[in-house]
Amino acid sequence: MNRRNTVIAATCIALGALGAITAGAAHAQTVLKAADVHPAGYPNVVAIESLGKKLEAATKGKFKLQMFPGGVLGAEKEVVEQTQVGAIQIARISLGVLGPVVPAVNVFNMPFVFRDEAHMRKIIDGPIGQEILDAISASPARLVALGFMDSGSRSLYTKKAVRKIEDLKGQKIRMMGNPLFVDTMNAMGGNGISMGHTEVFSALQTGVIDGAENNPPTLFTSNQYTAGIKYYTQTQHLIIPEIFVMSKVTWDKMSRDEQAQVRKFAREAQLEQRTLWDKSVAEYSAKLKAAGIEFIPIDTKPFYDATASVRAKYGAAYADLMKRIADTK
Ligand code: BDP
Repeated sequence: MNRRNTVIAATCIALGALGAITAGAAHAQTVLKAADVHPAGYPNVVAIESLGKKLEAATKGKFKLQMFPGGVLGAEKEVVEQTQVGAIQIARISLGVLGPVVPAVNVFNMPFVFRDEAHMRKIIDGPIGQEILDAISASPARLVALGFMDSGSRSLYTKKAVRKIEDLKGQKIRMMGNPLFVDTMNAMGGNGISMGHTEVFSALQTGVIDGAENNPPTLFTSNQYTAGIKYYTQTQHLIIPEIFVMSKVTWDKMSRDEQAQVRKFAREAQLEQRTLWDKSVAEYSAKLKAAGIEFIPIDTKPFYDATASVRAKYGAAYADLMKRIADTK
C-alpha cells in the first residue's frame, strides 16, 4: 500500500469504528480521532492515549479516543488542516508546523532562542508559555491549544561528517515545513529542503537529501538512522516544544464540565510525557551509538552567530517577547 492508500484505509477504519461504537452504545458515543506522526509507544503517543482513557472513564464512555500513530492520517501540515475543519479531533504536532498558521508561535521556533532545554521548560511552564497557548486558541485557526510537550533539542544528522560549520556547506538538509527553518539551514551554510517527516526516510535513501535534523528518539524510531546516516552533530540549533491541540469544532460541542476535564487530563498528559521523554532521550541516544552512529560534540557559537539574521528577520515583530525570554533566568 502506498501512503495515500494507507491514509484512506485508516480513515475508513476510523469511520467504521465510529459507526459501530455509536450503534452499540447505550448513549451516543463520540470518537475522538487523535493523530501523531510518531509510532505507538513513543512518549507523546502514550501520553495522549492516557488522556483519552481518563476522559473516557470520567465521561462514562461518552468520549472515546482513538489514536492513529505513525502518520497514517497524513503529514503534520495535513493533520493541522484536518483538525481545523474538525475531521481530526486531537492533533499532536511540532510547534514548528504551526508557525505558518499562527505566526506568533514562531518566537519559540527561532534558532537558539532558548539557551538550553531547561530554559525552554521554564518558559513553556510559565506565563510566556500560557500566552502562546492563548494566542493559538484566540487566533482564527480554529484550534484549542491543550498543552506543550517536550521534544528536546534538534541536532544535525548526516551521511558525511559535520565537524565544523564549514562542513555543512552545500549539504541538502531536510527541514520541517516552515520558511523559518529553511532560512535557518541556509544561514548555517546548508541547503534547506522542506518536507514532511514521513517522507524523510525515502528521501535519504534516494539521495534527495544528505541529512536532516531532529532529536535522538525521532532519529531512532523513524528508522532514518538506517538510511545512510553515520553522524549526529550536536548543534542543538532548535529547541522546539511539541503542542497538542483540539479542533474548535469538537471543543465547542463539549459542555463546560467536559472542557474542564479535558484541560485537567491534558495537564496530566503533559507531565506524563515529560517523564517518559527524559527516559527516551537517554535510551535512544544509547541505541543510536550502539548502532554505530557517531555523536559529534561541537562548538555551537558559529551556528548561533550564523543564524543572527534569522532571529532578526522573524523576531523583529516580537522584540519584546524575545527580550522577556532572554531575561528569564
Ligand atoms: C519530531 C516531532 C514531530 C515532527 C518531526 C519532524 O516530534 O512532531 O513531525 O520532528 O521533524 O521531533 O517533522
